[in-house]
Amino acid sequence: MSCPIHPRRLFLCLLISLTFFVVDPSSQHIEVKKKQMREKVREMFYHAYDNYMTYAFPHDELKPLTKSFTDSLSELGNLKLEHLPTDYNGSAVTLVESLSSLAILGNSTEFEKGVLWLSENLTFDIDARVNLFECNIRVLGGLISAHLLAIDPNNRLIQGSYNNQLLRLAEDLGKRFLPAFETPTGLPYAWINLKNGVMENETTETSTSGCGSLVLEMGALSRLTGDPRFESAALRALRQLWRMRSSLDLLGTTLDVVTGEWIEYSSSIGAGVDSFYEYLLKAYILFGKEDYWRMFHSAYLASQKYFRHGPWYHEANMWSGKPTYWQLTSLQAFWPGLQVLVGDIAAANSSHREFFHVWEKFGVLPERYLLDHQIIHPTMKYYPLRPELAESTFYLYQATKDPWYLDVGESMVKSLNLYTKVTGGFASVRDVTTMQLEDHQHSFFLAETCKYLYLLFDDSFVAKRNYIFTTEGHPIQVVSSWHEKLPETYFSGNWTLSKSGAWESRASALSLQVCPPISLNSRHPEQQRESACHVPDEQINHKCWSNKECGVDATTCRLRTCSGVGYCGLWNPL
Ligand code: DMJ
Repeated sequence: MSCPIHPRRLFLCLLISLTFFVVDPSSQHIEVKKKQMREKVREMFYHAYDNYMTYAFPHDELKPLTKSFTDSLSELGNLKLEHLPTDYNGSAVTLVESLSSLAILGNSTEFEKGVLWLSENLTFDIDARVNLFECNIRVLGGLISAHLLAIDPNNRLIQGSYNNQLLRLAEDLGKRFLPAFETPTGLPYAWINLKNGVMENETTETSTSGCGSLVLEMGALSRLTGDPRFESAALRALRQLWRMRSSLDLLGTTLDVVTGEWIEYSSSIGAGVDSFYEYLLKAYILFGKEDYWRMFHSAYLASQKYFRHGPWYHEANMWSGKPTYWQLTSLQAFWPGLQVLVGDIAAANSSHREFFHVWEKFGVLPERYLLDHQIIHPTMKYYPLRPELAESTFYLYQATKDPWYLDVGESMVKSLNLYTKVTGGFASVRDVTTMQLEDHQHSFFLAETCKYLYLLFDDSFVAKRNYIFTTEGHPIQVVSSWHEKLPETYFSGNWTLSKSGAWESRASALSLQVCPPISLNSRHPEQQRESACHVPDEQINHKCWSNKECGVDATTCRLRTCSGVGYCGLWNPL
Protein backbone atom coordinates (compact mmCIF):
# COMPACT_ATOMS: atom_id res chain seq x y z
CA MET A 1 0.00 0.00 0.00
CA SER A 2 1.48 3.37 -0.96
CA CYS A 3 0.51 6.56 0.90
CA PRO A 4 1.48 10.07 -0.21
CA ILE A 5 3.41 11.68 2.68
CA HIS A 6 1.27 14.71 3.42
CA PRO A 7 0.66 15.83 7.04
CA ARG A 8 -3.10 16.17 6.58
CA ARG A 9 -3.35 12.76 5.08
CA LEU A 10 -1.04 11.05 7.48
CA PHE A 11 -3.74 10.33 10.03
CA LEU A 12 -6.02 8.91 7.36
CA CYS A 13 -3.21 6.78 5.98
CA LEU A 14 -2.39 5.43 9.41
CA LEU A 15 -6.02 4.64 10.01
CA ILE A 16 -6.35 2.85 6.70
CA SER A 17 -3.15 0.90 7.33
CA LEU A 18 -4.27 -0.07 10.80
CA THR A 19 -7.65 -1.21 9.57
CA PHE A 20 -5.82 -3.20 6.93
CA PHE A 21 -3.82 -5.10 9.52
CA VAL A 22 -6.32 -5.42 12.33
CA VAL A 23 -7.64 -8.96 12.55
CA ASP A 24 -11.38 -9.39 12.43
CA PRO A 25 -12.33 -9.91 16.13
CA SER A 26 -14.94 -12.54 15.31
CA SER A 27 -12.47 -14.69 13.38
CA GLN A 28 -9.99 -14.24 16.21
CA HIS A 29 -12.63 -15.44 18.64
CA ILE A 30 -13.27 -18.48 16.43
CA GLU A 31 -9.58 -19.34 16.35
CA VAL A 32 -9.31 -19.09 20.14
CA LYS A 33 -12.34 -21.30 20.56
CA LYS A 34 -11.02 -23.86 18.08
CA LYS A 35 -7.76 -24.04 19.97
CA GLN A 36 -9.50 -24.54 23.31
CA MET A 37 -11.82 -27.14 21.90
CA ARG A 38 -9.15 -29.16 20.16
CA GLU A 39 -7.29 -29.38 23.45
CA LYS A 40 -10.45 -30.60 25.15
CA VAL A 41 -10.87 -33.28 22.50
CA ARG A 42 -7.21 -34.23 22.80
CA GLU A 43 -7.77 -34.74 26.54
CA MET A 44 -10.81 -36.89 25.79
CA PHE A 45 -8.85 -39.05 23.39
CA TYR A 46 -6.04 -39.62 25.87
CA HIS A 47 -8.42 -40.30 28.71
CA ALA A 48 -9.95 -43.07 26.62
CA TYR A 49 -6.64 -44.29 25.20
CA ASP A 50 -4.62 -44.25 28.42
CA ASN A 51 -7.31 -46.12 30.28
CA TYR A 52 -7.46 -48.69 27.51
CA MET A 53 -3.68 -49.10 27.60
CA THR A 54 -3.68 -49.39 31.40
CA TYR A 55 -6.62 -51.70 31.98
CA ALA A 56 -7.38 -53.49 28.73
CA PHE A 57 -4.42 -53.67 26.36
CA PRO A 58 -3.53 -56.03 24.65
CA HIS A 59 -7.13 -57.18 24.78
CA ASP A 60 -9.63 -55.75 22.38
CA GLU A 61 -11.73 -53.20 24.16
CA LEU A 62 -11.96 -51.45 27.51
CA LYS A 63 -14.68 -51.92 30.09
CA PRO A 64 -14.45 -48.49 31.66
CA LEU A 65 -16.76 -49.00 34.64
CA THR A 66 -14.99 -52.06 35.99
CA LYS A 67 -11.61 -51.06 34.56
CA SER A 68 -11.28 -54.38 32.84
CA PHE A 69 -11.30 -55.68 29.30
CA THR A 70 -13.23 -57.62 26.78
CA ASP A 71 -11.87 -59.98 24.16
CA SER A 72 -15.29 -60.77 22.91
CA LEU A 73 -14.82 -58.49 19.90
CA SER A 74 -18.47 -58.14 20.73
CA GLU A 75 -19.10 -55.32 18.32
CA LEU A 76 -17.62 -57.51 15.62
CA GLY A 77 -20.99 -59.16 15.70
CA ASN A 78 -22.41 -61.29 18.42
CA LEU A 79 -19.29 -63.32 18.84
CA LYS A 80 -19.90 -65.90 21.50
CA LEU A 81 -17.14 -66.35 24.01
CA GLU A 82 -17.37 -70.11 23.76
CA HIS A 83 -15.97 -69.86 20.23
CA LEU A 84 -12.74 -68.55 21.65
CA PRO A 85 -10.00 -70.59 23.20
CA THR A 86 -9.56 -69.71 26.86
CA ASP A 87 -6.06 -68.38 26.33
CA TYR A 88 -7.21 -66.05 23.57
CA ASN A 89 -5.85 -62.65 24.33
CA GLY A 90 -7.36 -60.60 21.62
CA SER A 91 -6.03 -58.59 18.73
CA ALA A 92 -5.54 -55.28 20.49
CA VAL A 93 -8.32 -53.92 18.31
CA THR A 94 -8.46 -50.59 20.13
CA LEU A 95 -4.74 -50.07 19.60
CA VAL A 96 -5.04 -50.87 15.88
CA GLU A 97 -7.97 -48.48 15.69
CA SER A 98 -6.10 -45.73 17.55
CA LEU A 99 -3.05 -45.53 15.31
CA SER A 100 -4.47 -43.17 12.69
CA SER A 101 -5.87 -40.93 15.43
CA LEU A 102 -2.45 -40.84 17.11
CA ALA A 103 -0.98 -39.79 13.78
CA ILE A 104 -3.52 -37.00 13.41
CA LEU A 105 -2.76 -35.83 16.94
CA GLY A 106 0.90 -35.79 15.97
CA ASN A 107 1.95 -38.33 18.60
CA SER A 108 4.74 -40.05 16.71
CA THR A 109 6.19 -41.68 19.84
CA GLU A 110 3.01 -43.55 20.71
CA PHE A 111 2.33 -44.30 17.04
CA GLU A 112 5.74 -45.89 16.60
CA LYS A 113 5.44 -47.80 19.88
CA GLY A 114 2.08 -49.17 18.73
CA VAL A 115 3.42 -50.14 15.31
CA LEU A 116 6.34 -52.00 16.85
CA TRP A 117 4.19 -53.81 19.36
CA LEU A 118 1.74 -54.94 16.71
CA SER A 119 4.59 -55.99 14.39
CA GLU A 120 6.01 -58.24 17.06
CA ASN A 121 2.87 -59.56 18.70
CA LEU A 122 -0.16 -59.51 16.48
CA THR A 123 -1.21 -62.76 14.93
CA PHE A 124 -4.33 -63.75 13.08
CA ASP A 125 -3.68 -67.44 13.31
CA ILE A 126 -6.36 -67.74 15.94
CA ASP A 127 -9.35 -70.02 16.17
CA ALA A 128 -11.82 -67.14 16.34
CA ARG A 129 -14.99 -66.58 14.39
CA VAL A 130 -15.12 -62.93 13.44
CA ASN A 131 -17.51 -60.79 11.51
CA LEU A 132 -15.96 -60.11 8.12
CA PHE A 133 -17.31 -56.58 7.74
CA GLU A 134 -16.32 -55.44 11.22
CA CYS A 135 -12.91 -57.06 11.06
CA ASN A 136 -12.38 -55.48 7.66
CA ILE A 137 -13.27 -51.92 8.66
CA ARG A 138 -11.56 -52.02 12.03
CA VAL A 139 -8.55 -54.27 11.76
CA LEU A 140 -7.73 -54.42 8.05
CA GLY A 141 -8.61 -50.75 7.55
CA GLY A 142 -6.72 -49.73 10.69
CA LEU A 143 -3.59 -51.59 9.59
CA ILE A 144 -3.64 -50.33 6.01
CA SER A 145 -4.21 -46.73 7.01
CA ALA A 146 -1.47 -46.87 9.64
CA HIS A 147 0.87 -48.46 7.11
CA LEU A 148 0.22 -45.66 4.63
CA LEU A 149 0.73 -43.06 7.33
CA ALA A 150 3.96 -44.76 8.40
CA ILE A 151 5.47 -44.75 4.92
CA ASP A 152 4.47 -41.16 4.16
CA PRO A 153 7.69 -39.19 4.71
CA ASN A 154 5.69 -36.01 5.35
CA ASN A 155 4.39 -37.44 8.58
CA ARG A 156 7.73 -38.43 10.11
CA LEU A 157 5.93 -40.86 12.37
CA ILE A 158 8.61 -43.52 12.52
CA GLN A 159 12.10 -42.68 13.69
CA GLY A 160 13.54 -46.19 13.52
CA SER A 161 13.16 -48.54 10.61
CA TYR A 162 9.83 -49.64 9.29
CA ASN A 163 9.79 -52.62 7.00
CA ASN A 164 6.15 -52.79 6.01
CA GLN A 165 5.26 -54.98 8.98
CA LEU A 166 1.72 -53.62 9.15
CA LEU A 167 1.21 -54.30 5.47
CA ARG A 168 2.36 -57.89 5.95
CA LEU A 169 -0.13 -58.28 8.78
CA ALA A 170 -2.85 -56.77 6.60
CA GLU A 171 -1.99 -59.15 3.77
CA ASP A 172 -2.14 -62.13 6.09
CA LEU A 173 -5.55 -61.00 7.34
CA GLY A 174 -6.79 -60.32 3.80
CA LYS A 175 -5.87 -63.86 2.76
CA ARG A 176 -7.85 -65.21 5.70
CA PHE A 177 -10.87 -63.30 4.42
CA LEU A 178 -10.79 -64.86 0.96
CA PRO A 179 -12.51 -68.20 1.75
CA ALA A 180 -15.57 -66.20 2.82
CA PHE A 181 -16.09 -65.19 -0.81
CA GLU A 182 -16.22 -68.78 -2.08
CA THR A 183 -19.97 -68.89 -2.53
CA PRO A 184 -22.04 -69.53 -5.67
CA THR A 185 -22.87 -65.83 -5.86
CA GLY A 186 -19.51 -64.39 -4.86
CA LEU A 187 -21.25 -62.67 -1.98
CA PRO A 188 -19.19 -63.31 1.15
CA TYR A 189 -20.32 -65.07 4.29
CA ALA A 190 -20.78 -62.64 7.16
CA TRP A 191 -18.61 -64.77 9.45
CA ILE A 192 -15.25 -66.35 9.04
CA ASN A 193 -12.99 -68.29 11.34
CA LEU A 194 -9.56 -66.72 11.01
CA LYS A 195 -7.76 -70.04 11.37
CA ASN A 196 -10.15 -72.50 9.76
CA GLY A 197 -12.12 -70.53 7.19
CA VAL A 198 -15.89 -70.78 6.90
CA MET A 199 -17.29 -72.91 9.72
CA GLU A 200 -19.62 -75.84 9.23
CA ASN A 201 -23.29 -74.85 9.18
CA GLU A 202 -22.32 -71.20 9.07
CA THR A 203 -25.22 -68.84 8.61
CA THR A 204 -25.73 -67.76 5.02
CA GLU A 205 -27.48 -64.54 6.01
CA THR A 206 -25.65 -61.27 5.72
CA SER A 207 -26.39 -57.58 5.34
CA THR A 208 -26.05 -55.26 2.38
CA SER A 209 -23.35 -53.23 4.07
CA GLY A 210 -21.72 -56.46 5.24
CA CYS A 211 -20.98 -57.56 1.69
CA GLY A 212 -21.13 -54.26 -0.14
CA SER A 213 -18.60 -52.21 1.76
CA LEU A 214 -15.30 -53.99 1.62
CA VAL A 215 -13.81 -52.48 -1.48
CA LEU A 216 -11.87 -49.57 0.01
CA GLU A 217 -9.78 -51.71 2.34
CA MET A 218 -9.50 -54.72 0.04
CA GLY A 219 -8.88 -52.51 -2.98
CA ALA A 220 -6.14 -50.66 -1.14
CA LEU A 221 -4.64 -53.98 -0.07
CA SER A 222 -4.47 -55.16 -3.67
CA ARG A 223 -2.88 -51.92 -4.83
CA LEU A 224 -0.29 -52.13 -2.05
CA THR A 225 0.58 -55.81 -2.40
CA GLY A 226 0.12 -56.27 -6.13
CA ASP A 227 -2.16 -59.22 -5.37
CA PRO A 228 -5.42 -58.55 -7.27
CA ARG A 229 -7.47 -61.17 -5.42
CA PHE A 230 -8.63 -58.90 -2.62
CA GLU A 231 -10.00 -56.14 -4.82
CA SER A 232 -11.59 -58.54 -7.29
CA ALA A 233 -13.36 -60.47 -4.55
CA ALA A 234 -14.78 -57.27 -3.04
CA LEU A 235 -15.73 -55.84 -6.42
CA ARG A 236 -17.37 -59.05 -7.59
CA ALA A 237 -19.50 -59.06 -4.46
CA LEU A 238 -20.42 -55.43 -4.94
CA ARG A 239 -21.42 -55.98 -8.57
CA GLN A 240 -23.52 -59.00 -7.63
CA LEU A 241 -25.27 -56.96 -4.97
CA TRP A 242 -25.96 -54.21 -7.47
CA ARG A 243 -27.44 -56.73 -9.92
CA MET A 244 -29.85 -57.74 -7.16
CA ARG A 245 -31.30 -54.21 -6.83
CA SER A 246 -34.98 -53.69 -7.54
CA SER A 247 -36.26 -51.82 -10.59
CA LEU A 248 -36.46 -48.76 -8.31
CA ASP A 249 -32.70 -48.98 -7.69
CA LEU A 250 -33.29 -49.96 -4.07
CA LEU A 251 -31.60 -52.74 -2.12
CA GLY A 252 -32.94 -54.63 0.86
CA THR A 253 -31.19 -54.94 4.19
CA THR A 254 -30.40 -58.64 4.51
CA LEU A 255 -29.86 -61.40 2.00
CA ASP A 256 -28.70 -64.98 1.54
CA VAL A 257 -25.17 -65.35 0.17
CA VAL A 258 -25.81 -68.79 -1.30
CA THR A 259 -29.14 -68.26 -3.05
CA GLY A 260 -28.64 -64.55 -3.70
CA GLU A 261 -32.17 -63.86 -2.49
CA TRP A 262 -33.28 -60.98 -0.35
CA ILE A 263 -34.46 -61.76 3.17
CA GLU A 264 -35.39 -58.31 4.47
CA TYR A 265 -37.00 -56.12 1.82
CA SER A 266 -37.14 -52.97 3.86
CA SER A 267 -34.52 -50.61 2.60
CA SER A 268 -32.89 -47.54 4.15
CA ILE A 269 -29.80 -45.40 4.49
CA GLY A 270 -29.29 -46.67 8.05
CA ALA A 271 -28.26 -49.88 9.79
CA GLY A 272 -27.40 -52.74 7.47
CA VAL A 273 -27.11 -50.61 4.34
CA ASP A 274 -25.39 -47.32 5.30
CA SER A 275 -21.80 -47.96 4.28
CA PHE A 276 -22.87 -49.57 1.00
CA TYR A 277 -23.73 -46.07 -0.28
CA GLU A 278 -20.67 -44.63 1.38
CA TYR A 279 -18.27 -47.07 -0.27
CA LEU A 280 -19.67 -46.57 -3.77
CA LEU A 281 -18.93 -42.87 -3.57
CA LYS A 282 -15.65 -43.17 -1.74
CA ALA A 283 -14.43 -45.94 -4.05
CA TYR A 284 -15.13 -43.56 -6.91
CA ILE A 285 -13.06 -40.89 -5.18
CA LEU A 286 -10.20 -43.25 -4.38
CA PHE A 287 -10.02 -45.26 -7.59
CA GLY A 288 -11.75 -42.98 -10.10
CA LYS A 289 -13.66 -45.85 -11.73
CA GLU A 290 -16.71 -44.48 -13.53
CA ASP A 291 -18.66 -47.60 -12.63
CA TYR A 292 -18.67 -46.67 -8.96
CA TRP A 293 -20.06 -43.26 -9.75
CA ARG A 294 -22.80 -44.69 -11.97
CA MET A 295 -23.92 -47.11 -9.26
CA PHE A 296 -23.72 -44.44 -6.61
CA HIS A 297 -25.60 -41.90 -8.67
CA SER A 298 -28.57 -44.23 -9.29
CA ALA A 299 -28.59 -45.47 -5.70
CA TYR A 300 -28.35 -41.95 -4.33
CA LEU A 301 -31.19 -40.60 -6.45
CA ALA A 302 -33.36 -43.53 -5.42
CA SER A 303 -32.59 -42.86 -1.76
CA GLN A 304 -33.68 -39.26 -2.18
CA LYS A 305 -36.80 -40.27 -3.99
CA TYR A 306 -38.05 -43.11 -1.80
CA PHE A 307 -36.65 -42.43 1.68
CA ARG A 308 -36.49 -38.69 2.01
CA HIS A 309 -39.27 -36.83 3.70
CA GLY A 310 -38.13 -33.24 4.16
CA PRO A 311 -35.00 -33.47 6.26
CA TRP A 312 -35.84 -37.01 7.45
CA TYR A 313 -35.23 -40.40 5.91
CA HIS A 314 -37.71 -43.19 6.52
CA GLU A 315 -37.38 -46.77 5.29
CA ALA A 316 -39.15 -48.12 2.22
CA ASN A 317 -39.95 -51.45 0.64
CA MET A 318 -37.33 -52.11 -2.04
CA TRP A 319 -39.92 -53.47 -4.54
CA SER A 320 -42.79 -51.02 -4.12
CA GLY A 321 -41.02 -47.94 -2.76
CA LYS A 322 -43.76 -47.64 -0.14
CA PRO A 323 -42.65 -46.39 3.30
CA THR A 324 -42.13 -49.14 5.89
CA TYR A 325 -40.61 -47.80 9.12
CA TRP A 326 -40.64 -44.15 10.11
CA GLN A 327 -37.64 -44.06 12.34
CA LEU A 328 -34.43 -42.18 12.78
CA THR A 329 -31.54 -44.51 13.49
CA SER A 330 -28.39 -43.00 14.88
CA LEU A 331 -26.30 -44.61 12.12
CA GLN A 332 -28.18 -42.47 9.57
CA ALA A 333 -26.41 -39.42 10.98
CA PHE A 334 -23.43 -40.13 8.72
CA TRP A 335 -25.57 -39.28 5.69
CA PRO A 336 -25.16 -35.47 5.75
CA GLY A 337 -21.38 -36.02 5.70
CA LEU A 338 -21.75 -38.16 2.60
CA GLN A 339 -23.96 -35.52 1.03
CA VAL A 340 -21.24 -32.96 1.54
CA LEU A 341 -18.98 -35.11 -0.60
CA VAL A 342 -21.68 -35.21 -3.26
CA GLY A 343 -21.95 -31.44 -3.09
CA ASP A 344 -25.50 -31.59 -1.76
CA ILE A 345 -24.83 -29.13 1.03
CA ALA A 346 -28.35 -27.73 1.49
CA ALA A 347 -29.84 -31.17 1.96
CA ALA A 348 -26.98 -32.16 4.26
CA ASN A 349 -27.47 -29.10 6.39
CA SER A 350 -31.21 -29.56 6.86
CA SER A 351 -30.89 -33.21 7.93
CA HIS A 352 -27.94 -32.49 10.16
CA ARG A 353 -29.98 -29.87 12.02
CA GLU A 354 -32.70 -32.40 12.75
CA PHE A 355 -30.24 -34.99 14.02
CA PHE A 356 -28.72 -32.36 16.26
CA HIS A 357 -32.16 -31.41 17.61
CA VAL A 358 -32.67 -35.01 18.66
CA TRP A 359 -29.18 -35.04 20.20
CA GLU A 360 -30.06 -31.90 22.16
CA LYS A 361 -33.42 -33.29 23.22
CA PHE A 362 -31.80 -36.29 24.92
CA GLY A 363 -28.26 -35.07 25.53
CA VAL A 364 -26.88 -37.70 23.14
CA LEU A 365 -28.34 -39.47 20.12
CA PRO A 366 -30.61 -42.44 20.89
CA GLU A 367 -30.16 -45.51 18.70
CA ARG A 368 -33.73 -45.23 17.37
CA TYR A 369 -36.27 -42.48 17.42
CA LEU A 370 -39.77 -42.96 16.03
CA LEU A 371 -40.44 -40.13 13.62
CA ASP A 372 -44.16 -40.69 13.30
CA HIS A 373 -44.73 -40.48 17.06
CA GLN A 374 -41.77 -38.22 17.91
CA ILE A 375 -40.78 -40.59 20.69
CA ILE A 376 -37.83 -42.75 21.45
CA HIS A 377 -37.95 -46.42 20.43
CA PRO A 378 -39.14 -48.42 23.48
CA THR A 379 -36.12 -50.76 23.56
CA MET A 380 -33.37 -49.14 21.50
CA LYS A 381 -32.59 -46.31 23.85
CA TYR A 382 -28.84 -46.69 23.93
CA TYR A 383 -26.00 -44.51 22.72
CA PRO A 384 -22.78 -46.50 22.36
CA LEU A 385 -20.56 -43.39 21.83
CA ARG A 386 -21.25 -43.43 18.12
CA PRO A 387 -19.39 -41.02 15.85
CA GLU A 388 -21.80 -40.36 12.98
CA LEU A 389 -23.10 -36.96 14.04
CA ALA A 390 -19.60 -35.70 14.83
CA GLU A 391 -18.51 -36.97 11.42
CA SER A 392 -21.21 -35.03 9.57
CA THR A 393 -20.54 -31.94 11.65
CA PHE A 394 -16.89 -32.08 10.61
CA TYR A 395 -17.76 -32.39 6.91
CA LEU A 396 -20.31 -29.60 7.04
CA TYR A 397 -17.90 -27.26 8.76
CA GLN A 398 -15.25 -28.05 6.16
CA ALA A 399 -17.69 -27.26 3.38
CA THR A 400 -19.28 -24.13 4.80
CA LYS A 401 -16.94 -22.78 7.50
CA ASP A 402 -20.13 -21.80 9.27
CA PRO A 403 -19.12 -21.36 12.96
CA TRP A 404 -22.47 -22.79 14.02
CA TYR A 405 -21.02 -26.25 13.41
CA LEU A 406 -18.27 -25.47 15.90
CA ASP A 407 -20.99 -24.77 18.46
CA VAL A 408 -22.55 -28.12 17.63
CA GLY A 409 -19.18 -29.80 18.17
CA GLU A 410 -18.70 -27.96 21.44
CA SER A 411 -22.09 -29.06 22.67
CA MET A 412 -21.29 -32.67 21.76
CA VAL A 413 -17.98 -32.52 23.61
CA LYS A 414 -19.78 -31.15 26.67
CA SER A 415 -22.40 -33.90 26.60
CA LEU A 416 -19.81 -36.64 26.16
CA ASN A 417 -17.82 -35.35 29.12
CA LEU A 418 -20.89 -34.79 31.24
CA TYR A 419 -22.72 -38.05 30.65
CA THR A 420 -20.19 -40.64 29.52
CA LYS A 421 -16.84 -39.80 31.11
CA VAL A 422 -15.91 -42.00 34.06
CA THR A 423 -12.58 -42.45 35.81
CA GLY A 424 -11.85 -45.56 33.73
CA GLY A 425 -12.55 -44.02 30.30
CA PHE A 426 -15.76 -43.26 28.42
CA ALA A 427 -18.76 -45.52 28.87
CA SER A 428 -21.60 -46.20 26.47
CA VAL A 429 -25.06 -45.05 27.50
CA ARG A 430 -27.51 -47.89 28.06
CA ASP A 431 -30.57 -45.68 28.24
CA VAL A 432 -30.53 -42.07 27.11
CA THR A 433 -33.66 -41.28 29.11
CA THR A 434 -31.93 -42.09 32.41
CA MET A 435 -28.29 -41.80 31.29
CA GLN A 436 -27.60 -45.15 32.87
CA LEU A 437 -24.21 -46.33 31.65
CA GLU A 438 -22.96 -49.58 30.21
CA ASP A 439 -19.50 -51.10 30.75
CA HIS A 440 -18.14 -50.71 27.24
CA GLN A 441 -15.86 -48.30 25.43
CA HIS A 442 -16.06 -49.26 21.78
CA SER A 443 -12.92 -48.96 19.72
CA PHE A 444 -14.68 -46.64 17.28
CA PHE A 445 -14.79 -44.01 20.00
CA LEU A 446 -11.03 -43.62 19.44
CA ALA A 447 -11.03 -44.34 15.73
CA GLU A 448 -13.89 -42.03 14.87
CA THR A 449 -15.73 -40.05 17.55
CA CYS A 450 -12.65 -38.36 19.01
CA LYS A 451 -10.99 -38.12 15.60
CA TYR A 452 -13.84 -36.29 13.88
CA LEU A 453 -14.31 -33.96 16.83
CA TYR A 454 -10.62 -33.17 16.80
CA LEU A 455 -10.58 -32.58 13.04
CA LEU A 456 -13.55 -30.26 13.40
CA PHE A 457 -11.42 -27.95 15.53
CA ASP A 458 -8.06 -28.60 13.91
CA ASP A 459 -8.05 -29.59 10.28
CA SER A 460 -4.33 -29.12 9.71
CA PHE A 461 -3.94 -32.84 9.02
CA VAL A 462 -6.36 -32.78 6.10
CA ALA A 463 -5.88 -29.21 4.95
CA LYS A 464 -3.24 -29.78 2.31
CA ARG A 465 -3.92 -33.39 1.44
CA ASN A 466 -6.69 -35.22 -0.21
CA TYR A 467 -7.83 -38.03 2.04
CA ILE A 468 -10.87 -40.17 2.11
CA PHE A 469 -11.90 -41.64 5.43
CA THR A 470 -13.05 -45.24 5.52
CA THR A 471 -16.33 -45.94 7.25
CA GLU A 472 -14.32 -46.48 10.41
CA GLY A 473 -12.59 -43.11 10.08
CA HIS A 474 -9.23 -44.39 8.86
CA PRO A 475 -7.65 -42.00 6.35
CA ILE A 476 -6.37 -43.17 2.97
CA GLN A 477 -4.77 -40.64 0.69
CA VAL A 478 -6.00 -40.23 -2.89
CA VAL A 479 -3.02 -40.87 -5.17
CA SER A 480 -2.79 -40.82 -8.92
CA SER A 481 -1.17 -44.26 -9.19
CA TRP A 482 -4.38 -45.85 -7.85
CA HIS A 483 -6.68 -43.56 -9.75
CA GLU A 484 -8.07 -44.06 -13.22
CA LYS A 485 -8.57 -40.39 -13.94
CA LEU A 486 -5.94 -38.38 -12.18
CA PRO A 487 -2.97 -37.21 -14.22
CA GLU A 488 0.43 -38.52 -13.22
CA THR A 489 1.50 -35.02 -12.31
CA TYR A 490 -1.31 -34.77 -9.79
CA PHE A 491 -0.35 -33.93 -6.27
CA SER A 492 -3.03 -33.91 -3.68
CA GLY A 493 -2.95 -30.25 -2.73
CA ASN A 494 -3.85 -28.95 -6.16
CA TRP A 495 -6.84 -30.98 -7.19
CA THR A 496 -9.07 -27.98 -6.89
CA LEU A 497 -6.85 -26.05 -9.26
CA SER A 498 -7.00 -28.77 -11.87
CA LYS A 499 -10.77 -28.49 -12.10
CA SER A 500 -12.68 -25.95 -14.09
CA GLY A 501 -14.06 -22.79 -12.49
CA ALA A 502 -17.65 -23.98 -12.38
CA TRP A 503 -16.73 -27.00 -10.29
CA GLU A 504 -14.46 -25.08 -7.98
CA SER A 505 -17.49 -23.07 -6.98
CA ARG A 506 -19.25 -26.28 -5.97
CA ALA A 507 -16.36 -27.24 -3.73
CA SER A 508 -16.96 -30.19 -1.49
CA ALA A 509 -15.16 -30.71 1.78
CA LEU A 510 -11.50 -31.60 1.80
CA SER A 511 -10.99 -30.36 -1.78
CA LEU A 512 -12.29 -33.68 -2.95
CA GLN A 513 -14.37 -32.28 -5.78
CA VAL A 514 -16.12 -35.56 -6.23
CA CYS A 515 -18.98 -34.35 -8.35
CA PRO A 516 -17.91 -35.33 -11.83
CA PRO A 517 -17.77 -32.52 -14.34
CA ILE A 518 -21.05 -33.53 -15.87
CA SER A 519 -24.26 -32.03 -14.71
CA LEU A 520 -26.44 -34.56 -12.97
CA ASN A 521 -29.73 -33.51 -14.40
CA SER A 522 -29.64 -29.85 -14.90
CA ARG A 523 -31.12 -28.21 -17.94
CA HIS A 524 -29.99 -24.87 -16.59
CA PRO A 525 -26.59 -25.19 -14.99
CA GLU A 526 -26.56 -21.46 -14.40
CA GLN A 527 -29.59 -21.71 -12.12
CA GLN A 528 -28.91 -22.63 -8.57
CA ARG A 529 -29.78 -26.20 -7.73
CA GLU A 530 -30.66 -27.27 -4.25
CA SER A 531 -29.80 -30.93 -4.44
CA ALA A 532 -28.19 -33.46 -6.74
CA CYS A 533 -31.51 -34.43 -8.30
CA HIS A 534 -32.99 -30.97 -8.47
CA VAL A 535 -34.00 -29.74 -11.92
CA PRO A 536 -35.45 -26.23 -11.77
CA ASP A 537 -38.69 -25.46 -13.62
CA GLU A 538 -38.14 -23.74 -16.92
CA GLN A 539 -39.72 -20.46 -15.83
CA ILE A 540 -38.54 -18.82 -12.66
CA ASN A 541 -42.18 -18.03 -11.77
CA HIS A 542 -43.03 -21.77 -12.23
CA LYS A 543 -45.63 -21.05 -14.93
CA CYS A 544 -45.98 -23.68 -17.64
CA TRP A 545 -47.94 -24.83 -20.69
CA SER A 546 -46.89 -28.47 -20.51
CA ASN A 547 -45.17 -30.99 -18.25
CA LYS A 548 -42.02 -30.61 -20.27
CA GLU A 549 -41.45 -27.22 -18.72
CA CYS A 550 -41.46 -28.62 -15.18
CA GLY A 551 -38.43 -29.94 -13.39
CA VAL A 552 -37.58 -32.36 -10.58
CA ASP A 553 -38.40 -31.48 -6.99
CA ALA A 554 -35.25 -30.80 -4.97
CA THR A 555 -36.47 -32.45 -1.80
CA THR A 556 -38.29 -35.54 -2.96
CA CYS A 557 -36.61 -36.00 -6.35
CA ARG A 558 -40.08 -36.49 -7.85
CA LEU A 559 -41.06 -35.14 -11.23
CA ARG A 560 -43.08 -31.96 -11.14
CA THR A 561 -45.97 -31.60 -13.59
CA CYS A 562 -47.96 -28.76 -15.07
CA SER A 563 -51.34 -28.18 -13.41
CA GLY A 564 -54.60 -27.30 -15.22
CA VAL A 565 -54.09 -23.64 -14.41
CA GLY A 566 -50.51 -23.66 -15.63
CA TYR A 567 -48.23 -24.04 -12.60
CA CYS A 568 -45.48 -26.62 -12.06
CA GLY A 569 -45.80 -28.60 -8.87
CA LEU A 570 -45.92 -32.04 -7.28
CA TRP A 571 -49.37 -32.72 -8.62
CA ASN A 572 -49.04 -36.45 -9.35
CA PRO A 573 -49.73 -38.83 -6.48
CA LEU A 574 -46.75 -41.05 -5.54
C1 DMJ B 1 -18.61 -47.81 12.88
O1 DMJ B 1 -18.03 -49.00 13.25
C2 DMJ B 1 -18.63 -47.65 11.40
O2 DMJ B 1 -18.80 -46.32 11.11
C3 DMJ B 1 -19.71 -48.47 10.75
O3 DMJ B 1 -19.80 -48.24 9.36
C4 DMJ B 1 -21.05 -48.22 11.36
N1 DMJ B 1 -20.96 -47.43 12.52
C5 DMJ B 1 -20.00 -47.77 13.49
C6 DMJ B 1 -20.01 -46.84 14.67
O4 DMJ B 1 -21.25 -46.34 14.97
